Amino acid sequence: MAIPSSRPVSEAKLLAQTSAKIAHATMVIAFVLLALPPRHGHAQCSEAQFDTPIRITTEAVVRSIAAVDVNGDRQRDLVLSGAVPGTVSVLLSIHASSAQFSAPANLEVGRDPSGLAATDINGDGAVDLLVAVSGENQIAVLLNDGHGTFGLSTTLAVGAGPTAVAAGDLNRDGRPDLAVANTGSSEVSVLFGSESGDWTRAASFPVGRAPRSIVIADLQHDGVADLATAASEINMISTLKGDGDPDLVLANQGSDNITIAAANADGALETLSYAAWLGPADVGVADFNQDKLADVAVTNRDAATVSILLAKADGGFADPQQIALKTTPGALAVADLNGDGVADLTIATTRDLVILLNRCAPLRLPLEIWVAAGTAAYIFVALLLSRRYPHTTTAH
Ligand SMILES: [Ca+2]
Ligand SMILES: [Ca+2]
Ligand SMILES: [Ca+2]
Ligand SMILES: [Ca+2]
Repeated sequence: MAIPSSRPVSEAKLLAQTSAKIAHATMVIAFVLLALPPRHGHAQCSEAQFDTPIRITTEAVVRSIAAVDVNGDRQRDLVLSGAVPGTVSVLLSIHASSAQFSAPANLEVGRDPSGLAATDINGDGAVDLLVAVSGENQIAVLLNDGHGTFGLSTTLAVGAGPTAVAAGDLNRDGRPDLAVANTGSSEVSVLFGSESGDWTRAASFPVGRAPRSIVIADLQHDGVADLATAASEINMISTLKGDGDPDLVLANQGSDNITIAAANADGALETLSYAAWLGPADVGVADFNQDKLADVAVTNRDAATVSILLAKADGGFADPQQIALKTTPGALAVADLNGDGVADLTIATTRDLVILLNRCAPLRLPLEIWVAAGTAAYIFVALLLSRRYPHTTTAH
């Protein structure tokens, strides 16, 4: 049944199939290569790189920043305390890729709002807010309607001059509780949450002089949350050592350094200090250069800069890399604002809010560009093959 004249036709078909296969393979390889994550410990960027600062003018100095999604659109919004005196402001993300935010919605909470905590208090899936209102000696509880609009639900009396609040389950009943650092009375207040929304004030206990920050963490690895306070401006929690256990990072304004405190097996804190810059005010932790090692960002009150301390593969940190801000910085939030998977910086300064978008992001191109590139590769390979095998075989 085989007819010799049919051979050229199947050859052309074979060519077309081969070229399609090669084009397809080219696309697959390109996809796989670009989708591969950087190898562990290999820096994507040799140093931290940030875009030109985006500045949002504020009426007063922002005391605390939370970068969380309050309206459920998966884009991080900004919550500020003190941007307008006596209020908490919510700025909704309206164009995440360029870090554009809505005009602030300001909610009155009382005199001198200071530290903020953002967590879902009533279990409806929407992030609520807790504000340490220093001038009123109370915590303001703001519930979210699920669309990023907050209402003052209740106020809770605490000690004198509360400046920091942390939320976490302290009594293991599955409900968030509160721990408050009262700077004025040098004590910590603990309040237990309940299903009904009422709060029970547990014991207040004295701590070191004028605590200004507080964290809840299982420092002893026994499944029970512990508290840590510090007199330095802020501390925060992270898992710097990569062992999954919480560590503490402190900004030491008086001694121009940061301290990393990690709990060892028996719960004792081991501390190591690293030179930061002039007047460290706040610290944040994230992998800024994409080498899978957690780095530290520090705002420097006396130098108008933010320092980035990149973690070294063999432990410790490289010398601080300075980024000039021109205005004096204080509070810092570290979170991915533009949705590229890499942590950005939001910094409160004496004049404004400064957003530094991290440029050290993995290459992620929009789908349209992939489709266009794939089509171009296909045409290119097909042309190449048709030139290599001219259609002369049909002349028999
Ligand atoms: Ca949002
Ligand atoms: Ca809620
Ligand atoms: Ca890193
Ligand atoms: Ca980012």
